[in-house]
Amino acid sequence: MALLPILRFPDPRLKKIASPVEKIDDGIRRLARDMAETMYEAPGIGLAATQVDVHRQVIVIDISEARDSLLVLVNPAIAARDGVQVCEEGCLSVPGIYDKVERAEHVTVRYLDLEGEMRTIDADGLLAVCLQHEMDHLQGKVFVDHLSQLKQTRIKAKLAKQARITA
Ligand code: K1U
Ligand code: ZN
Repeated sequence: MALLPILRFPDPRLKKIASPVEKIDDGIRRLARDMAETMYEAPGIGLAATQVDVHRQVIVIDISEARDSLLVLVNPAIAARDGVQVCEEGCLSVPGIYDKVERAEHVTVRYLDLEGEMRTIDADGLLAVCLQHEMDHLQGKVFVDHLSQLKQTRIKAKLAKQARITA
């Protein structure tokens, strides 16, 4: 297993659109294992392959308190959505920044598991938010893209200052 470096916003590689996985092989299974290890170590409740500079449609999620309920979703697609919720979000690629984002309250997501079986998950609350946040990453979108231009400018300035301090 390996810990993978996480890209930091506004790295342009976070804007890349991930390609669908055509064959679930040992390389994809290793990627999912390494992403899970990276997410648990961060710590985070989700991670998209885009964030570790791999532009394939793979996400990992674990919103459980015990950290024992790993979900690996390959080629996830939203089949249905309804309602609206506003939730405070963070992102491992945008450290130290949290803000409210409007998302669907309920989503139905179809995906492949690591055995290549088609599965469906019905989610609401934090799981629905996390699924939408990670699926946005696969489309090259970071949660700050949902915020106003003014907030985005302030966030970029804050992160640039943090980077100068830690350099
Ligand atoms: O995509 C990511 O960078 C992961 C991100 C997922 C997420 C958080 C909040 C709302 C939507 C999506 C994170 O995990 S940020 C860290 C975090 O929220 C957290 C970390 C440890 C324990 C509990 C939460
Ligand atoms: Zn994120």
